[in-house]
Amino acid sequence: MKKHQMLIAGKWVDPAGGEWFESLNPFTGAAWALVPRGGKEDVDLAVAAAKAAYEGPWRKLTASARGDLLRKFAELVAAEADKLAEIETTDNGKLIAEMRGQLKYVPQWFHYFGGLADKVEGRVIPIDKPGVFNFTREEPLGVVVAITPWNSPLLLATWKLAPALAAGNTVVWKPSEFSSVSAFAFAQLFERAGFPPGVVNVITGYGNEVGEPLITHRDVAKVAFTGGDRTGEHVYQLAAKGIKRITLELGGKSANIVFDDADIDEAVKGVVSGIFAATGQTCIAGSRALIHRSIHDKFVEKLLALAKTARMGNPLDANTQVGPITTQPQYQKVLDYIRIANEEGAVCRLGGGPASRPECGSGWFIEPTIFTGVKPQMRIAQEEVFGPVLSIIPFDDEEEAIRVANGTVYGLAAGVWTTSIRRALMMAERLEAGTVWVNTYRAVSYMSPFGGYKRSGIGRESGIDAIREYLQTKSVWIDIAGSAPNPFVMR
Ligand code: TXE
Repeated sequence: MKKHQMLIAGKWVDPAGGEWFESLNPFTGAAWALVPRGGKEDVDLAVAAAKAAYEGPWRKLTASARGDLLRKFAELVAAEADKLAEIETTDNGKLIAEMRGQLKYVPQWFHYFGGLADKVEGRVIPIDKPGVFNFTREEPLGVVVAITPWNSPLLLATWKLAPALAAGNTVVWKPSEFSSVSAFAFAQLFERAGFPPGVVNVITGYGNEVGEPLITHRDVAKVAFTGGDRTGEHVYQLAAKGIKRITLELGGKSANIVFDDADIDEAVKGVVSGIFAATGQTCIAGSRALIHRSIHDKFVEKLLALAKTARMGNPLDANTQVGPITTQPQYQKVLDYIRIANEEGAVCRLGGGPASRPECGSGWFIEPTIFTGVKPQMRIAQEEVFGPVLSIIPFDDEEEAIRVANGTVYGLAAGVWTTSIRRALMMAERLEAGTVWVNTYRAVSYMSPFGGYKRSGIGRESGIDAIREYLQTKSVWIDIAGSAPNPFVMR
């Protein structure tokens, strides 16, 4: 079993406390790597390294040179994509087909933000006062902390690292304790691309032991976090104490809304892809299907027929369609929600428990599960399960669909299935969600802003909006009149 090290100031180092923990393969349940258990001492070293790099070599590079490095990095990732995908699948159990797809996308973000690095411009403000010249500079923040989850480890880290580095910040990255191994291989590529030491540091460990001292460290300017909303709330509170800037991406309870004028077969595929494609372990899971009552029964029959065909098994097999749950606590959480849904009176139409198929080995598998008869206020319709569990809620008209779709504390995404342009545009306007897909689902791009309304988060990742999350504006005033104004009066 490989004993990994952390990257601090360009050196691969053991944790100060001299402890490691096991990373488990969710398909076999067996330990396959040893991950350093970082602590406060490592945090102090990593932040000091990031600060020194920010004030030293990184700041001295031109924006174009930063962009070149990001693009070089993109090429190295592209060359290593299959290897990185295999590490991710072994560590977090997500399908190899999905992880290969994600790793093919990752370079796009580094190319895009590499291209954006030298297009960050200030403005000249035509100030309405005589004798002054005013302009703005867009400046980096300093040391950025990236805290990432286990479901899409490298893609979600990329969404933070690419814009943060393009804007001229340095980074300390803490991956999830459940899926740290790909971070080590990824970080080596920053070295190979020629990033100065300390620009990207990786320290691993638990949220309370590494995450908290990172967030509260006085030399950290910003925290970029993806994870659960309860943890996100805590992270927000800690960051608030130091008046740190923050972006939070906190998951959701997204509605996939199917109207009676939709292409039903396409909508069935869309609902399946929304909830079962990533074993439901995605922030944008379409975990509530809102189905127009007139097509409800027909839709459910077709949905059950398609969901039943899902091939479960080894996530490293390219033909597998539903893999294991990534972590044992998450496995337990999903089973708890299935029990809660049954107790609440929802009707289980498919699955409803652990999968004991031979192809599932000893992994943490749960059968694709579908509940009908779900009422909007049930916990199964309000709370994020983060597993292959779909709640189906019937509706009678547009107003009811909007009310139910918007009737949770979350607002990350929504899907609308309709052939009416009027309905599509009206729904896009009235849904309280950071992303609305019409007649498609689970599409993302480096070009398009992504983030949550309401409790799903703060700030945007991807697209031009994302780089602004890592910049601050300075206003510069220059006297061009040459005569001192009255010092006792505000100019
Ligand atoms: O996430 P956590 P968990 C949701 C999903 C899931 C639930 C719990 O519903 O069931 O969250 O998953 C770090 N200070 N999502 O427990 O705790 C932690 O080490 C600083 C949705 O795995 O949010 C990891 O690096 N950091 C989500 C990261 O936070 C702390 C994706 C995420 O872990 C910390 C994952 C602390 N006190 C889960 N405690 C999405 N938005 O897609 C933990 N961390």
